[in-house]
Amino acid sequence: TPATSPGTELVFPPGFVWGAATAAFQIEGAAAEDGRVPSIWDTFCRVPGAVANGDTGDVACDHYHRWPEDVALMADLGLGAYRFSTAWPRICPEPGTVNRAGLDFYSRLVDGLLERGIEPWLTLYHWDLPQSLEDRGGWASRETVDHFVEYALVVQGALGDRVRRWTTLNEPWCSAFLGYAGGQHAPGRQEPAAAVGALHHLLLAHGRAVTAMRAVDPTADYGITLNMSVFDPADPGSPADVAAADREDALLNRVFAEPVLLGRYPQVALDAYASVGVAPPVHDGDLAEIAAPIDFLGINYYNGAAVTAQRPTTDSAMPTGAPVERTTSSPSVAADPVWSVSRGLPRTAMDWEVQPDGLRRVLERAHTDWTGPAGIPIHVTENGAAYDDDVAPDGSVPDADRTAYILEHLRAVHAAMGSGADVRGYFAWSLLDNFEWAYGYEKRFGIVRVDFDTLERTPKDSAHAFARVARTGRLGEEPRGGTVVP
Ligand code: PNW
Repeated sequence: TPATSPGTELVFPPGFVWGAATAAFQIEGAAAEDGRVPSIWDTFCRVPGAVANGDTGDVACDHYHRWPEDVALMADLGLGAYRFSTAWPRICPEPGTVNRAGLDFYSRLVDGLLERGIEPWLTLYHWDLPQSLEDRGGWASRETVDHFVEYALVVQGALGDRVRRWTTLNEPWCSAFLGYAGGQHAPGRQEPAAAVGALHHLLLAHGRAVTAMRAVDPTADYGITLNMSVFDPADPGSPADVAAADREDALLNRVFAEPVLLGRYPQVALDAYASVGVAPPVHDGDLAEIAAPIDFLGINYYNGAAVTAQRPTTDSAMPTGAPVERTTSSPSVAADPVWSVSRGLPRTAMDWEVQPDGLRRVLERAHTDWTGPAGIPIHVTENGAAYDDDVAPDGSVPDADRTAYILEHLRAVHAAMGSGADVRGYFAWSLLDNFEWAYGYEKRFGIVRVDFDTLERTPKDSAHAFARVARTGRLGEEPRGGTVVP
């Protein structure tokens, strides 16, 4: 249980993991180097109109070449952990093949981190499926499950002597539903049946990979990262709104957490899928495989939303975590639409509501409903915000909004821990401004600014504020606006 010292200073327990996160496709660049083959995102970036400004991952932050500088930056900030992902298309260009040069890159990176005392937290899949596997059906195909397990074992074989923290998948909701139903993400398909197939195959790939890797090394930690959100009924007195909020919760949170931690799909989600004539392609024994024991649950949290079953009269802002019906024309994986309504909360440049208390609720709920009973700790594997940053004449980046966002969410983490949630770490998203998927380089989530002309890195004020908390484990009373009292 975290301590609260006199005054309002919050104290995090010793050993709390402080880190920053990135993902391969968003930062590496070097898209055609050392034997890397195209991923679904390389293809998607070339679809006219798919990505803002026609941006691609060809260069990104050029982390593939500049990683020593990035590791040094993290060391300067005093971060204890770095969450990154390995690029499947660098490592297994084709099923059954291994690209040594691709593995060597991550081996150098891991060594560089360990030399600086930074613990590597490796995610195996952060959305960059090799295009050749998409051509065979992608995540909608059950074959992809075996290919993923094979890839996971290759990475473990090369790095398992040094990497102790393994995450199978990042946000499988995004992979399945943005990729195969909404089409906002690669591979840009709009097929509800494929999306629900992808959901199931991603979960099965997770469970099988955990079991296979644990058989090789029972001493390492294995987990999965899920994006979670809180949905409130716009009108708590309306049974239709209450049902809409419950459906959203089932379709974003429970449909991933329950199979992984409880070994079953939630009926509300299955009913929603059935309403459009689709169902997860479950074979006998799949749910037991999906529910393979894990050592930690990673939770990514950005925002909450108020939802309604009534179509709003005015065009409200885009639903944020809303996985199903959007106010846009994306196809649905449920017959009953759910709309999000504005509560007048402040918003980030993504138009996402800032709702720190939602993080407290997500963590407490995950602990109570899923991880606590099994004694599984939670890590906040992503939290952060996009804002349009200004660069001051002296070159500094006074990102008061992002600073406040991060510190307020750290308070929420601390509050959840105070109520008993077993949270062991927090990773800021993101270390660097980077390729923000369909938004290209327009949206900046970094605590470190990247000038995309020169590729120069500059820690923003938020990096300094976060570093201070990470170094001391203490969070003082900061007025909103982000001035940190040392
Ligand atoms: C996450 N939504 O993506 C990812 O893990 C990161 O790679 C990404 O950069 C970060 O959050 C910021 O977006 C999401 O539409 C993308 O609800 C979209 C959604 C949620 C998370």
